[in-house]
Amino acid sequence: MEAALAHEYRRICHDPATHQPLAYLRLRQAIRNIIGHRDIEPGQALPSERDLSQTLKLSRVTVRKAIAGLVEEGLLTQRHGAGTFIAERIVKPMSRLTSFTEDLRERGLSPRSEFFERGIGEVTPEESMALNLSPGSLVVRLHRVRYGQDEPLAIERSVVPASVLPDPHLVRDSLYEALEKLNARPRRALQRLRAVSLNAQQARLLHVSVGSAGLNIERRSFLDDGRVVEFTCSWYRGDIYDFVAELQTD
Ligand code: 16G
Repeated sequence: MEAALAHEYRRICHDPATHQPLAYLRLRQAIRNIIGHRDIEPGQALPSERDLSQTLKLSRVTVRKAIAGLVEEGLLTQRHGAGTFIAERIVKPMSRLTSFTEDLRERGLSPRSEFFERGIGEVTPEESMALNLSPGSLVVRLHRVRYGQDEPLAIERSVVPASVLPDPHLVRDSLYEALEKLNARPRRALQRLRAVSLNAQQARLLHVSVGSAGLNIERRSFLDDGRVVEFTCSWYRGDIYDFVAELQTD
């Protein structure tokens, strides 16, 4: 891996098309490329700062600067005392109607939520359209930051008819678990995905820099009888999540 990185770094230095005069930006690009070419796998450690500076004949300040930028972008993670690692991405299948809690547990990560809102109120015009509810109906609103192993991964705003979920405090860790207990777990959903740049508030909550890539996902879920059971708007971190779908010919 160290050899692949050294090779890529030298290639970039000698590539007239690169036009990059700054060594730390060349090194950053070289690390990005070897991650993209899978010369180094997610979870693997990057050689130490000292080893990199010796192999590449760069100052430690330059190496540190190159790494710091990639940590900020989320491509690398640093664990205190253990070193620098290639960040592991979370692969989320799009064809299964699962919950955040289930997705994380499946990967051996412990999910956690921080609630900003967990209340009940009268439906807004936009919510009434999304949930097929008449004006004046009551809805439960949840606004949460969702964590995996203490790292913020997504922000979610969910609205659920109070006729289905009468008390917002029935939701502890998982909305779907609460719905399951009420015999109202969604059976089908429609989802829309859009690429977005995270704004200042979202970036702060998700510990990324303003303008980082995010995925905005709207999900409307239905019960067997066709009633809409949730309208959730999520902002997932683009630097961590891969959404994959299996496609088949007719
Ligand atoms: C997922 C769903 C969201 C659902 C939540 C329930 C996507 C894009 N969104 O995040 O619609 O409300 O799971 O999770 O997958 P919970 O049961 O852990 O609260």
